Amino acid sequence: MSFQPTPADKFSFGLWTVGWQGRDPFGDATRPALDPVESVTRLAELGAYGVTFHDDDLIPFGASQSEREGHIKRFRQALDSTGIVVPMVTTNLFTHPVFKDGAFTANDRDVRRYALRKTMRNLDLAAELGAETFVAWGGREGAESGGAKDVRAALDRFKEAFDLLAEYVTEQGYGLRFALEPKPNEPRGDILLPTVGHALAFIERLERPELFGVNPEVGHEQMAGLNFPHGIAQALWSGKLFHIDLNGQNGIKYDQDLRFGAGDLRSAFWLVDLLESGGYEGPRHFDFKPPRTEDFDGVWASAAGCMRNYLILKERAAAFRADPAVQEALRASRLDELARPTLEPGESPAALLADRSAFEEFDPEAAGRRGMAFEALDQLATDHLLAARG
Ligand code: XLS
Ligand code: MN
Ligand code: MN
Repeated sequence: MSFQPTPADKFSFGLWTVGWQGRDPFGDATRPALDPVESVTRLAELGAYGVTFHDDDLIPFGASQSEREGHIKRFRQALDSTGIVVPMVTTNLFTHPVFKDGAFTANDRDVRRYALRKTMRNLDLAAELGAETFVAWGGREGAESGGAKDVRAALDRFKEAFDLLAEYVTEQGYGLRFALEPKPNEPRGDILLPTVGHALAFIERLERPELFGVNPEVGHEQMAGLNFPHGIAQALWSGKLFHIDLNGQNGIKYDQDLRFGAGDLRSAFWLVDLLESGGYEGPRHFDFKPPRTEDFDGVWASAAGCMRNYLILKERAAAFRADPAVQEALRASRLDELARPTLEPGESPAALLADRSAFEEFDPEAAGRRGMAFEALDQLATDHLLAARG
């Protein structure tokens, strides 16, 4: 196995990932700025198929119209010469001080109107570049103190913003869908729509829910102590996994954005197993930060590692599923029974009440003594993950 990525693997990277200069709350940049054209070229050489960006990653905030056009033109030329596509675009609504109290849910109405205009301009660019997904991460939509934000009013404003943006893309005939990206905290003390579950519930309150899905990020759910593959499974089950941010995280702490496969490797194994079998056909998008200890050789090694780890896990998950011992262990754990509806077709409450075997004759003591055989199954997964088998 070479684990050499090709465009068919649909690996994509944000310009802000390999381009991260290593600035953190305690330290200055450790790397110079990276030209987006260089990023596109290097990512293509490594085997990626797509790049994504925030408006300000490509066009510095405050650039004039002619400067803006120049940046877009150079970028387009790099796309054309490498064959790299832009599957997703997103808006920076968090870096400039104007967004310190949020964008779509800022207390200041003029800031909210400005945020909408910045986003609409970026929707035009996303459509122009052929993107299909528009990510919305509300990093500054939140608060540090209870009285500072009326959360119900803020959710009204959030809904108002997304309804307006959905109306705009519909009117313009853009083939774009929105993917909301949850995160529990950082940079705000607490962020609105903190988890996949919160976002899924919010989407159902919007005027055009069919245009909205989620863009869950591995580390963000793990920062909240949640099981990432479970959240992804629910998003898939809801038909809402529009995009995904793959990276690594070590438990409940600051957003580490490690390369994919670092952090919780066991969770990454189950995630790849699920993505490869669960009908997800979108980009495998890496939102990671090469640690600030690295020079550019380390940056590209880190990017290559994200893709290599995905392909290794894909191969390991396939070996796990193909192993007859695993199939037998899955039957012993009664996964086939879970897949079977609890009721007979058309069975009514009265029919269930009339079924004596379901209650009167059922022996809960005997059922309580049955083992589930999950440990043997999980050890087989460990064996496959560690390549100790097959
Ligand atoms: C930050 C987010 C951000 C989004 C896009 O934590 O992950 O990078 O993915 O704005
Ligand atoms: Mn992150
Ligand atoms: Mn992200």
